[in-house]
Amino acid sequence: MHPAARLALRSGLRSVGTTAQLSRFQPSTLPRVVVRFSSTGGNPQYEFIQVTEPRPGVGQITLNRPKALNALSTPLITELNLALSSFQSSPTTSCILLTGSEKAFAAGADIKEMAPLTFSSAYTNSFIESWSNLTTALKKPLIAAVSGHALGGGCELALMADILYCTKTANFGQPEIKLGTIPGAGGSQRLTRAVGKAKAMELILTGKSFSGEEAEKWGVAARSYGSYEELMEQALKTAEVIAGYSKVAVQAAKEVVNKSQDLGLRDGVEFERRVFHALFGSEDQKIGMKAFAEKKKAEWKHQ
Ligand code: CO8
Repeated sequence: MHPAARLALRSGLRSVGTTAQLSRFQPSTLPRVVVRFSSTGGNPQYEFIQVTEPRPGVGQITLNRPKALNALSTPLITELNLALSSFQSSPTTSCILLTGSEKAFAAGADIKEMAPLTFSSAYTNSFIESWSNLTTALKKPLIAAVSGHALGGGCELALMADILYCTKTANFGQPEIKLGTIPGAGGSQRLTRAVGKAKAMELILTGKSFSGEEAEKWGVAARSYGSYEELMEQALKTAEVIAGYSKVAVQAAKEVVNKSQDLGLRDGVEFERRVFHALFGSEDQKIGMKAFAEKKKAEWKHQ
């Protein structure tokens, strides 16, 4: 089996494999996912995403379903999970950038795919459960660069990133109420944590959009930019900065910040201290502090 497929299977991404394997795992109501691997065993050939390495240590995933404004279908999410899994296991990737096009980050879950689903098929096939692989299996930092529409599942996908950058004119929103449903990939939880209950209630109950400028003002986005080009340049720059640090320290930093979302303050501070203590066992802590004292650039060993 191709190593990327083996990895994906190990991390619970069961829908990647040969056509025969797929038909066993996938519910018949959902489209088939076929990810082809090159005959030389190289990178998989993706249909709905593009995968590049634009800067040293930086892996980029670009959602690429332009005709449907990057609507998030099961095959697209399967490819996204596979690409994330490959970057997670790649020794040369330290930080990942997730983006769409200038027009759309993603206009939501694929409404045409969801329309015929029944309760029993969604429930028994754990529809969209694999989306959360992104938040649980990925230990490397993920930056979302959002331009254009980030609606419904698209907004939720952006909210799963560790850092969110956007254009000032980006169009965020949770419009599911207009379709007779509700956010299903964490929107009601992550958006509420980001903007507070009053604003989240208003946004989710009315389905009203909010701009990238508002996203920055409300703390959903770390920064917003005047143009798409500036957004991409700054997102890559940030990714490169992060990729230049010790992988051990970066993973620990992501882990402790994420714990703040689950733990009370006292437990969170204790957890942080334990991880901080643990880093005295890393070579990179010695390298970093010695380099500071000698006024040299740290040459990380990532150990
Ligand atoms: N799903 C499927 N197709 C879509 C979607 C979508 N979410 N959004 C756009 N498209 C398609 C359109 O159908 C159209 O296709 P076609 O040319 O074949 O008719 C094409 O993309 C272009 O769209 P428009 O012509 O509508 O483009 P406009 O520029 O006029 O409008 C909008 C852009 C405002 C973004 C509009 O397309 C729109 O409102 N889209 C739907 C937005 C939405 O409601 N998103 C939420 C979906 S529900 C959801 O995400 C639930 C999440 C629950 C958990 C996750 C489950 C997986």
